[in-house]
Amino acid sequence: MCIRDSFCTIRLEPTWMQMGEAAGIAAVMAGKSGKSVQEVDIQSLQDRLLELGIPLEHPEGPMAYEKKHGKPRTFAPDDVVKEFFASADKNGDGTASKAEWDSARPTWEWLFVHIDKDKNGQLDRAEYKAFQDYKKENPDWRGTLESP
Ligand SMILES: [Ca+2]
Ligand SMILES: [Ca+2]
Repeated sequence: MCIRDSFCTIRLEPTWMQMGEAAGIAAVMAGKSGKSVQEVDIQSLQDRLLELGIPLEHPEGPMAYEKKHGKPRTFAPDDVVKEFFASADKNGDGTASKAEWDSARPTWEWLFVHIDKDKNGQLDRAEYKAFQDYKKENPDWRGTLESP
């Protein structure tokens, strides 16, 4: 995830509300212990946040994966493509239609036409893989694609 993606996520209300709540809880823990906020026990803070129902990561994030599988997640180069189609291809035809894309990647509707190189209204694995390669080679891919 790049900095821009991080800021896109942080600007969402649930995220910054939970960040504020986490900061407040950390401040209370620091106050009660007489320590600085930087010295708050991170495990105790995380445990308290989880008790309150505040997620510490995406449900399919690295901590959840490690808890479920007992080992850290590693990515082979084609895993990103596999994972995308596993979640996005709802009708199982091996491609992602515009509707499937929009459902899997809300707020990224505009990007579909850039990935669908043959303009057939379906994303196939080669197109999605080519897009992943393009992103790796072009750190400013978003700015470049969004420009008219
Ligand atoms: Ca499909
Ligand atoms: Ca296509």
